Amino acid sequence: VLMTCPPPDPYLVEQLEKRFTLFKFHSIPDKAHFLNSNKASIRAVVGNASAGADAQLIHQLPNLEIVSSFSVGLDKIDLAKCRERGIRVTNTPDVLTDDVADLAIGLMLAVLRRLCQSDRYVRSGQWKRGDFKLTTKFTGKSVGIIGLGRIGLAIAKRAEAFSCPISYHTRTEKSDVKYKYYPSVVELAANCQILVVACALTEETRHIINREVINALGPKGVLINIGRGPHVDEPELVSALVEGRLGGAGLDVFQDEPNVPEELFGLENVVLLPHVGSGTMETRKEMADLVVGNLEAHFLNKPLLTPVL
Ligand code: 8YV
Repeated sequence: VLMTCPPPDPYLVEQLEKRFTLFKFHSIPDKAHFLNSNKASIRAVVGNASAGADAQLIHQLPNLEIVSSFSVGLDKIDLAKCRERGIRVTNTPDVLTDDVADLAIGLMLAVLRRLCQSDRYVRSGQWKRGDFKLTTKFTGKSVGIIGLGRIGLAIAKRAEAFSCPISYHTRTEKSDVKYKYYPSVVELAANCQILVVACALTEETRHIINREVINALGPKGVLINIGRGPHVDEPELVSALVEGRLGGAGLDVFQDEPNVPEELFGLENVVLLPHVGSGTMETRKEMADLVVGNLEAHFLNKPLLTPVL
């Protein structure tokens, strides 16, 4: 098994090492030499949101049978190549939905109620010296969601409990939901106060948040991104926040993680998190069990637990 990402979780590594010969690609200095000597023996790849299996790697692994991703997102896997070669692909859906949706609501509250700023205010001793400025109410704000899959729906359900009117954008309207549908992202942004990115990253959704969408959301609007960094045209987002054309942002993901635009560091209307949507002990264990369970099922010729391909 070749792990292409930096080891994301000690439990996952331990479980893989119990069952397989695990190569940690990230810490191998001469990757080309390693691949030359070991390519024939590698039958599985384990990746995550930071590294998966791209066309070049797949091409170099003639006996690759399965890619088991420690993520629900599949954007780091060349699915077309896998399909072409008959390589199986699995991910970790469902088990992380609650955590990611919880975090989206947390970001909304953190940005509107200035939770992080307030914490800094107390810790720095400023409370003793002056007044804290009033913040913005969250209950009842209109929430627009891009992508109404498992995570989008879980966010909608939570936001409903805060009396937020919900609207959404997806490629095609859903017949089984009561939320208002907008066929255009710009229209959705113009008609909500908090816009959440909760769709998969594909060629179609790359930069779905562009200058026009940001301007439509406007100086009172808040952007929440728990999807992927490249969903957003990041330089456009940074300039809108710096110029006050956008009200605020809660971001768990960035274009070039772990690099975050430093222009954002001084802004109090922005909350920045290090891609921790699924980062609870409970969920990461369930994700690891799925990664390992899928590999075991594959090598025992049993049905995969969470197949994508
Ligand atoms: C993780 C994620 O950050 O599931 C996804 O798509 O982005 C995350 O759950 C990551 O893959 C864990 O290492």
